[in-house]
Amino acid sequence: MRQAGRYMKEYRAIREKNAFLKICKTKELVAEITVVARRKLGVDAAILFADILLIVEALGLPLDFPKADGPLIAKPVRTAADVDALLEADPEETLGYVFDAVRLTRAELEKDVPLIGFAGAPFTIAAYLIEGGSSKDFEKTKRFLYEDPGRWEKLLAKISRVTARYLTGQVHAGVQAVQLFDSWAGCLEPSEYREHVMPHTAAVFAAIPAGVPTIHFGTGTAPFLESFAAAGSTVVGVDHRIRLDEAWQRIGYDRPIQGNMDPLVLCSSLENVKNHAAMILDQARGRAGHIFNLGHGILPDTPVENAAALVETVHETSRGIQEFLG
Ligand code: 1CP
Repeated sequence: MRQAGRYMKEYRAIREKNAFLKICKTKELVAEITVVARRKLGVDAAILFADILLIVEALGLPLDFPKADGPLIAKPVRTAADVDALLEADPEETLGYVFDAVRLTRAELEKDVPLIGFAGAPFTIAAYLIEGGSSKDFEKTKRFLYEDPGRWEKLLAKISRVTARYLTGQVHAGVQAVQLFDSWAGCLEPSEYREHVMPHTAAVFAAIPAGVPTIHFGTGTAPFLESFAAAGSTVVGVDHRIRLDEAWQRIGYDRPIQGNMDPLVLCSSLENVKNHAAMILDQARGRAGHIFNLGHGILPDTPVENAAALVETVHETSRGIQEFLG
């Protein structure tokens, strides 16, 4: 889930006193938010409290979160010269605070609970760099690709190299798995994704130390799910715009799958939450390799008790299925 923090009162209390980036750079706060959110929800793994945009500063650009829900990159990437000017510094120097936070969080988290590290996938990071913040239609991003494909390849290759080193650093600091978020890949036409995006994401996955499970998160990727899976992660994430059973059949049952409840369901009645969870688990058919998750980030006004009840329902139901299957 994205931003488990935002809807929790424990997070809000810390956030009232600290700027968002300050929290990300203070290992004690990161560890506290991560550990408390995991415990309150009862989920099987913890996701590090951080943001996919932290890498923006490592690339040499200014990053700010002026409003509650809007990142701002005041000097966006618009030209070939802007691409050349991006830094490729050692993540140990620019993002060492994340590695420190991983070490402390790992030490404070229950031993049997895996810690998931993460980064943005090259396309989603490129989109933020080019747009200068959030976008609905990604017009500038697409123009940037159409106008000069060579410049595009250079930008994505640069982001991929830094991201691979960043995630490897998180692994060395102690995370048990890494997740790449390609949150906005769904805006792409399938051949664009396959030719201009997938190879860069594949390069990141290929660079992760052997034996570390990787998760590929995306939304709106159903039209090109085969290409999305071909990027080579261990686990393929799918959102709620496709049935889980259909998605699993398309990627192959030998691949673990993550998904895929619509996060908005959590804002409805408990009965509806349980019905949706049952529907998804029914589609998974008790096969090994399903990580139950939301299709996208949890919404800020989600009742915490609904999220915790969902976790309980999923645990209960899947225990029942396992017992039935023997
Ligand atoms: O669950 C957690 O709280 C874990 C930490 C986490 C994660 C995994 C945060 C904290 N952000 C993320 C990932 C993230 N950030 C993604 C990928 C996942 C997804 O698609 O949902 C994306 C796209 C972002 C970018 C981002 N950062 C946004 C979205 C903007 C947009 O374009 O719609 C926002 C609002 C942020 C800030 C942010 N990140 C995290 C929190 C708690 C917040 C809110 C900051 C605040 O309190 O003001």
